[in-house]
Amino acid sequence: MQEEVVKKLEEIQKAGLTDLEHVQEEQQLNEWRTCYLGKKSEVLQVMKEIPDLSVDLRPKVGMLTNQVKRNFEQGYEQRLEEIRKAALERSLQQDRLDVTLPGRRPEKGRLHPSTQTLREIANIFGQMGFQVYRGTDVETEEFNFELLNIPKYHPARDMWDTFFTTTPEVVMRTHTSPGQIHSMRENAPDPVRVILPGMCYRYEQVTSRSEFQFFQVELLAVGKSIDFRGFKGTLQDFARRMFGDNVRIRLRPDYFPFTEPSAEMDVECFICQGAGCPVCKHTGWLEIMGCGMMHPTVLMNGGYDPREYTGFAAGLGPERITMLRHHIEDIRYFWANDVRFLEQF
Ligand code: FA5
Repeated sequence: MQEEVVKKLEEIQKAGLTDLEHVQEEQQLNEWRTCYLGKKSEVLQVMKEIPDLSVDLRPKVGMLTNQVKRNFEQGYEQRLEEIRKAALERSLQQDRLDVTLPGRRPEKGRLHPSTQTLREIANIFGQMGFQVYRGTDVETEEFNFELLNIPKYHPARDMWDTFFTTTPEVVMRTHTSPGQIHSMRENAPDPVRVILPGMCYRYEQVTSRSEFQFFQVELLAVGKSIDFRGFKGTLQDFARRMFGDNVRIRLRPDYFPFTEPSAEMDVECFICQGAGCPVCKHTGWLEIMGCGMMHPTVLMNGGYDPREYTGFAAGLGPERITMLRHHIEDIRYFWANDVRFLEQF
């Protein structure tokens, strides 16, 4: 009887340890443990049968069974350690660090080209004593048009193709000029000298020069001694600081309902110095803003008496200026979010 049990236990041990040698992964090892040490394992089966054995056999078989169980437990621990060590070595091998390699440059974020130009414009006018005033992206029709001397149904509204919102009378601002009225009303009757940067929206055909959303910077000065000479001098000074000391400007007559007289300002082409090139379409001049002396009606709508006060205003397009400075041939690059374009600035 004793021999039989001993033989059975030896066979169990031999089978278990041989199987263990073939185990390669942790999951396999767990299965092995369930098989050889679990509730239904043969060792436990033998243990359960011990009480049925004769009294003198019980301690010997008990000792032997415990020995097999301990060997299995030790074998399990040892194999587990080996498997984990091998896995670690494999992963170290794969992720091996070559300390002699040159470091990788961290990716740096940068400012959008329009933001860079906006900041430059703000800096230049800031140095001249202009403050930055912020408006909102939506405006009422009254502020976007009527108070700027563009009555309802007036043909001049065709100059600004408008996005209307679902709220009656509320539009996406088509230009930053409504900010003229807001800032005048906040300051009247004190003098005003502000710039108003902001995003504008127009229901326009998108082309290489026109987007349906773009930045503008409004320039506004109101006071008692503002005249055309000072206005032209301010623009000339801005152009010098922005494009270089020798740049020349010219004002061409134009029409805006909120300024009288109105003009388009051109700068001498800084690429060909006026000689003519593809960027300036061989004219020698680049158009950069609309401007003019403030219309008396607009001054009045802002809370100033036009018999006492005068003012000038202008609207610049930072994208167009950026395009000219960097020879960018298509405005659609600005909002296409292509990092290959953006990381050049
Ligand atoms: C205006 O919007 C006037 N409010 C400007 C103004 C202000 C005149 C104060 C007089 C006094 P205009 O539509 O020309 O004008 O736009 C001004 C500038 O915005 C243009 O010179 C151009 O640089 C830019 N701009 C206009 N439309 C677009 C567009 N679709 N895409 C990109 N830039 C544009």
